[in-house]
Amino acid sequence: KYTRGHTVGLVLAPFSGGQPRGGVEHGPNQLLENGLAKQLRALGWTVEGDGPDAMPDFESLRPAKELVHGILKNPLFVSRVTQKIHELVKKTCAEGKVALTLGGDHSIGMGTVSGSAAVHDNLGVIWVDAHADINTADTTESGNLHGCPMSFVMGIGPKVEAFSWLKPCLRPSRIVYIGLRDVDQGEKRILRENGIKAFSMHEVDKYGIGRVMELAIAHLGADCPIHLSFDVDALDPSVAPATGTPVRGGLSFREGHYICESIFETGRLVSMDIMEVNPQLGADHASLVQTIQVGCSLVRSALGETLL
Ligand code: B3U
Ligand code: MN
Ligand code: MN
Repeated sequence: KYTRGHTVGLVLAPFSGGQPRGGVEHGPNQLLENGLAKQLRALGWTVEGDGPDAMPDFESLRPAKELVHGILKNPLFVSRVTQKIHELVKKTCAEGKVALTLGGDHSIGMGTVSGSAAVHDNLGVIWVDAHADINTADTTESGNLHGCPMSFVMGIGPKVEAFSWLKPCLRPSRIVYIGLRDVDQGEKRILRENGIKAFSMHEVDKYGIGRVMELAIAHLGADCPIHLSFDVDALDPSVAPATGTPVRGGLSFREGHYICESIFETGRLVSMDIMEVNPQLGADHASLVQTIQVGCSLVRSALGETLL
């Protein structure tokens, strides 16, 4: 069912409220303008959700008055948008389609992971990122909710009233990280205390990406559905410069694509995010085009583009 010849349901998430930099809300539009839907059709997929009026306007969900919870920024706005994304991903998955969400900042992961997990029992999540995005309302130093989606879907940390719709839906054993290299102290403690599997750049260097993917997929188990959440800042800034929080020493172009190809090979990719493409960042037009093209090619690799 999750192979070429079937259907990809696009979920467009032009949202930047989970972090302070504008521009990331143009990610979905730029990926589509670069021909992503057409490219996936060329691979044999039916693609839905890229029609002329498909781009949602999340501004209408911005609350007149924000809730206050410590230093969290825009909790009610992020909650409303991610709840909407949750419903869209859930519906797409329930129809047996691969839900492909184009971000937007990574707070959207609250909606995509929970939406997919609502349909797919025993979902395994592969989170490819320079950051662990597992801060809680207590541990976050920035207050940016794109640094928090994992703790929110796991249901750890203090309850945040704005997110009462979001029920714990992901156990620590169902998570694998790849590409980490900028993890806060509080996050390290959470990873350790919950025994979460993480292949930081150190492990990528040590074992090579081939072995890392074998171990990652083995950790999740041989027959579970897989959600891939790909933050383009997992890639080295020389590969994907147009993103909000670049961190040097990241995945190479091939390592990033190898991750996607290996997941496609399992035949169990049920949902995917491509996040944090910010067309307004990066030094020049060339770095913007480069980042968007890399975003598109990662998705193609996850959906079956191979050399042979
Ligand atoms: N861990 C930091 C930094 C960060 C997380 N995600 C991104 N940056 N992109 C935080 O703000 O929580
Ligand atoms: Mn992220
Ligand atoms: Mn990141």
